[in-house]
Amino acid sequence: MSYKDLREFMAQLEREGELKRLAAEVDVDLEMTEITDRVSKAGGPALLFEKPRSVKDRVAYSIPLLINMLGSKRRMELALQTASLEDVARRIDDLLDMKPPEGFFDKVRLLPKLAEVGSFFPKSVKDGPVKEVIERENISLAQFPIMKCWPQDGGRFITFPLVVTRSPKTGRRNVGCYRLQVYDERTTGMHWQIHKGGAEHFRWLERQGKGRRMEVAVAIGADPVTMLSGVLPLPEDLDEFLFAGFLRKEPVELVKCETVDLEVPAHAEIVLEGYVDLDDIRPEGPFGDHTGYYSLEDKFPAFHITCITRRRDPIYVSTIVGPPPMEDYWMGYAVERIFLPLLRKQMPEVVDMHMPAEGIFHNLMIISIRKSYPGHARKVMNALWGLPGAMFTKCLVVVDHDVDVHNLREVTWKAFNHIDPERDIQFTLGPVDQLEHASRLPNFGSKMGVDATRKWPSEGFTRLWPEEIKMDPEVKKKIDALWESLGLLRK
Ligand SMILES: Cc1cc2nc3c(=O)[nH]c(=O)nc-3n(C[C@H](O)[C@H](O)[C@H](O)COP(=O)(O)O)c2cc1C
Ligand SMILES: [Mn+2]
Repeated sequence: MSYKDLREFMAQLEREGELKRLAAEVDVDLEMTEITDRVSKAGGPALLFEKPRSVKDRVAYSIPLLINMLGSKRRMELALQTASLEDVARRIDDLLDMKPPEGFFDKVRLLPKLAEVGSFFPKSVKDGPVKEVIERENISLAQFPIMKCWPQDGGRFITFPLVVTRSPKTGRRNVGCYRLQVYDERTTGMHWQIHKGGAEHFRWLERQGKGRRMEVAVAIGADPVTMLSGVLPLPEDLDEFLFAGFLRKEPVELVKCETVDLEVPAHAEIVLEGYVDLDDIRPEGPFGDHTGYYSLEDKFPAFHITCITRRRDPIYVSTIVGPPPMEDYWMGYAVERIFLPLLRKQMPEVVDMHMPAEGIFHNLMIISIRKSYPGHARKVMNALWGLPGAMFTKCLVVVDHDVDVHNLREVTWKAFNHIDPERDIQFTLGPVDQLEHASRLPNFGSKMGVDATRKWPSEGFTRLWPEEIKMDPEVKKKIDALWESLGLLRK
């Protein structure tokens, strides 16, 4: 069974010793970050701050704050209910490998699989725990322990929301995790970067000229897979809740909102309903971001809250980003593993990929390929620069199939041995991550691909390529047999 909601997941984390409760009073301003950062860097557990408070506002919150819930490989595996993320990748592979049935028996064999696919679609339900309390009057965000994460942040930020919008063009839903800066008790920023689904919907509102407002719903706290779905770089118009249903092997249950024509997870902890307005664009930021630097103040739409629905005793979920590694590294890692089979469908030559934590996802990707023709590494670079998510990759290092991309020592050793920089580095121009701070212009800059594969005569390399040094296997075997008796390297 998949987790119905956040609480079921928390109970599982607790059984596994992966969740620690803090009874001490901790300030939402900076103190929670300092504690979580230390725990995060040490590979520690998820944290439930039971007594958040604000000295500045003289508030003791009655709502607890959960953080770092996906901040380790183990917790990510628990979230996806798998012994290994490779199993999730295999399930996706199987789904993509479904061949059209040839005969009667093939058809019968396929039926359960097709039924399974059909069962992933989100399910509309009449009611859910997120409707236990409905607040239309006296709406206030001040009840929630919303953190100010870093000293120079422009304010407090909701950092782990699921922002639901509907495309004015296609009517399709999008769900994205975009931070919300608290402006006042019922207004926040809406930090959807220009390449993201929500921003595209907002642009269509303007293009169509049929109104100035677009409805938005924000869910905070849900089952872990639904929460993860907000950060997945899915192709435009592929519903994140459908994908979450596939990953959790059970549909996401949705309820209608009270004041907007949108649906939200019925088992969410908190939902904010409201709208963004083409005529209300405000400064947002600065914010201590996942690059490890502050992202500068910029202009984003304001989100006006028209209704809050929640559980009677909601749990507020947060995350912090900052100098790596942090919780978001593990989210990125899950994305990397889950998407590898999809990538391989389009590019079967891809063997493996890795984005080291310090490369902040978009700064460095290492990818191994089975090279089949001259210029193959450059083909892979160009293809990656055209994909959602991977399009932002600033430095792409392509290595041969026999290099272990997860072993940075091996990558460094082989990649730098194999390049003649002037020949093997490819520069190009294109869109860059909105958080990129070194590019010549915001959102537009250069990218670098490094062809670190062995060079072939058909690529103009006419010198001899040397062989990698390896010991004779017979000798290895002989020394293996002797090894213990030599008494070397004993501890
Ligand atoms: C913790 C965390 C916070 C994020 N905050 C933002 C944000 O404020 N704005 C943004 O555009 N993307 C943010 N992202 C990245 C998006 O969630 C991600 O690009 C996602 O794929 C967007 O979904 P979409 O393609 O449906 O727009 C964040 C990711 C994580 C893991
Ligand atoms: Mn999307």
